[in-house]
Amino acid sequence: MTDRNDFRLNRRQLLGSSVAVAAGVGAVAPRALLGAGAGLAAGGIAAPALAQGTPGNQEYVVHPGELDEYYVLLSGGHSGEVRIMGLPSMRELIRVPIFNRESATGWGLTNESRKVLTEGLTPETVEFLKDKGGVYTNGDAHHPHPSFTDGTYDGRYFFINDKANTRVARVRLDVMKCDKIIELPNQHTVHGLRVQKYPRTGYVFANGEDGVPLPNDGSVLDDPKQYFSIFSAIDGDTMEVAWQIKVDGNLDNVDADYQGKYAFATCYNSEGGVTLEEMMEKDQDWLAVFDLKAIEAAVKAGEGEVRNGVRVLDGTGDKNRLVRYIPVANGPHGINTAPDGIHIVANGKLSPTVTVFDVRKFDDLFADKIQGRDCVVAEPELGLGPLHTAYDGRGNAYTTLFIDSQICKWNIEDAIRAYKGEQVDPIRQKLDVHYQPGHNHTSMGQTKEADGKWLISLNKFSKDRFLNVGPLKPECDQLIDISGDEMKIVHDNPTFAEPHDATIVHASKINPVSVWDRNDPFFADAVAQAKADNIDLMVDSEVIRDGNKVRVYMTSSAPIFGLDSFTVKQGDEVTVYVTNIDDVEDLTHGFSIINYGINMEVAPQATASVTFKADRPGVYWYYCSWFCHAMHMEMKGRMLVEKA
Ligand code: RUQ
Ligand code: CUA
Repeated sequence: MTDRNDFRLNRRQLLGSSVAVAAGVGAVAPRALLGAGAGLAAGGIAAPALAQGTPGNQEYVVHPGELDEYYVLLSGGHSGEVRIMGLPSMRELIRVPIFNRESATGWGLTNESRKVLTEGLTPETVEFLKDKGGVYTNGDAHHPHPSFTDGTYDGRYFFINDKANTRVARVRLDVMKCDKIIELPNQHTVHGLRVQKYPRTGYVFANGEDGVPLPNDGSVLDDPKQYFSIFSAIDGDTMEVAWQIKVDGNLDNVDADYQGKYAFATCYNSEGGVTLEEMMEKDQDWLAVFDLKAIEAAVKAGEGEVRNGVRVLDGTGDKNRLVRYIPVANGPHGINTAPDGIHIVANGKLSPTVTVFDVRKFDDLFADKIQGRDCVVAEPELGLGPLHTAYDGRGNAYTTLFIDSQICKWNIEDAIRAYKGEQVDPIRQKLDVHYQPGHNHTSMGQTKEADGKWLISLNKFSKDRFLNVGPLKPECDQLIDISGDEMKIVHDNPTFAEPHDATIVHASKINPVSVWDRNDPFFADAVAQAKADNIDLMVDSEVIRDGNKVRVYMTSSAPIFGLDSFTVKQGDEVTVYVTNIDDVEDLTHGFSIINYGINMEVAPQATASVTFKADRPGVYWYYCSWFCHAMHMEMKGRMLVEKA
């Protein structure tokens, strides 16, 4: 019997009577699990009648003038951005544009942001985007995860994936700006993303979800047997792909241990199907476990092949030295490492169960001393549609139940005892949330410093929770007090497409600056160009002509630009460099040219630049777009474009 076939739980059990029992409901049709519409209809029934909307145990109102205790990094899903929120107030503090183009800051328009958006693309993508403005304008930002040192956040960066265009971005937490984006070669989408927790980040793990031919150049099309999914490890310091490894099945979510030895990913579609029916054929899928040291040794030994500059190893097949596949019920989704550093939980999605593994057993698994399922220490039935699990650091886990529209609180030790045959019920409480939760997160819960104070449930539907705004509704993030024995919802927060995932970071871990350092690498290209042009950006405002290229340098200081006009010729390629010489906290200027589609942010002590073709002759006023002074309206000037 092969390692991965030692699992016996048939679909009827999963979808049939045991489901109804587990969920504590009498009449959920098995169809409800699979039919989206039916799933919604079934949502929220049979919740134990527990207090909701009642005051929690902790103060959750942040009064005017007070600061929040936590930052929340919320991925904006298909909006392509990240929002930074305060918790417990749930106030949105700022938005960080990443994969999207953004009007206020000029992200995607300024030279500084375009460098970030383009320098990490593959040559094929650069070619593809040549006639399309040079940058992707969409992205699907799923999983924001801050860098770690020794099992907790170190305040340097967070990383996030773009499911839409197979990219990974890094955001600097000191200035809250994205400074690197890379496209992963050989890979088709990146879904799950998590980082190495120990000794530090280190690796950023990125799951390739869909299988495609390698190379994907049209020579192989409708032959799924030749499709591969890829797992990538990126060096978080250099933002280069360290290695890739081919795997069986579609990778969904990923996490890593607290020992720095293993990463593990949920895997669905072990069938290798390309239609829903084919993907659902078998009763089981896998948890894929990656042995990091063995992989590093294989890379060092030059195993596998180099494709598009990256070493690609083979992690397919049974008893692979680098990757082991542990059977779990069909279609697992989230994978979450507990703060105890021992337990990891794969969330069933199509099964009402979650599967708990003991990471200490993985050594024996790779040494072939035990079988994959021997690493499982519990498998409690929680309810319908378990997607993600969070932890409070007191031994409890909180699992979102998508179809039941609930959070299930359960105890890990009790689940282990029940798995051994003891008569204990690990479930502590089920709480209705509104509605259909995806991810959930506890304060510091993805670190060794989980503090068990707050839980947010990111719900995919809001339906009747807010004033009606038409057919497209906001989604709903709910704040839940978990400090006591009972979970209590204390706040509903509407969010626009979409609060996909989040990380709750104690405010003491992040220390952003208020004013840019003039030596910051973010605008180093502008500084270098100015130096070559003999310009002191902090002092000079001048126009330099260089053939049909024109470089316009100007300072900005409330309420004037260094130039009240400049003249160029129709057809010139114009670059405007604006330097904010105000050394004052919160004194941001903007630069917008009317009818030229130009706008950008210039924060205190920053230089921002934009390049465009002056192809419209005439008088074009430019103005400061960020309110900066009583005479902000007067902070303007004219660009005079001479007719060719
Ligand atoms: S996955 S709703 Cu893209 Cu984060 Cu689980
Ligand atoms: Cu400067 Cu408004």
